[in-house]
Amino acid sequence: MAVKVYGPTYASPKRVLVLLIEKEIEFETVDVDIFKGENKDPEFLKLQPFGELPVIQDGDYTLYESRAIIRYYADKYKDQGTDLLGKTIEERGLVEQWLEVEANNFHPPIFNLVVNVLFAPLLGTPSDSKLIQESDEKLGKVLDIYEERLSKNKYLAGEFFSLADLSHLAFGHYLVNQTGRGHLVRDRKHVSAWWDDISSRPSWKKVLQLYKYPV
Ligand SMILES: N[C@@H](CCC(=O)N[C@@H](CS)C(=O)NCC(=O)O)C(=O)O
Repeated sequence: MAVKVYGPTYASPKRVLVLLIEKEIEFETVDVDIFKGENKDPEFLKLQPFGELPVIQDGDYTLYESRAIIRYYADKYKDQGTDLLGKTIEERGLVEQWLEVEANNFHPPIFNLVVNVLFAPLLGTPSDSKLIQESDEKLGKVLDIYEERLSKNKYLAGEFFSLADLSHLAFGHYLVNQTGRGHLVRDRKHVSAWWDDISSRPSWKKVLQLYKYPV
């Protein structure tokens, strides 16, 4: 039975879609329009009480939080499609470390930039210029650490493409292509080469082709 993925056009659901494609897992999508408030409908809140996307339904199993979902499927189908967890427990530890870095160091500043640079003008809400400046600075410092790491390893967890790299695609796309922040990547030689490598994977190209970002 195909996995049902709610909200395919937004960034966090795309984290799940690219994983499902890499793992060769069949899926179908259900549109949920945040701009119409469909994520706060009582029926949707029964699936995801915080009203956020994505949610997956796999038979009678329901799961939310995009990083929990990608870990679940990478483990469940370890031997199917691309192995994204490493071959040893030490490699797995590094995959987990860099997944945490993505969630706790990379994501917060890029999220603030997406909200304030991209969405605020579209929604007619005020944007916080102090937060924009702080987020640019934070992201620059985070990417300096990535540059150092990627000057010694092809990918974040080592010499293999992993869940940690994959987890950067959805918001990395906003960073490079839609918030005018491409220079933060392009000014760092190894980060730039890494971005070109991971964003040119057929799985990611397919996600972008099938499910356009709403903005
Ligand atoms: N930690 C959650 C965050 C999900 C999230 O923020 N989703 C956005 C779309 S990218 C959303 O549903 N926003 C609507 C809202 O928060 O009201 C995850 O990774 O699944």
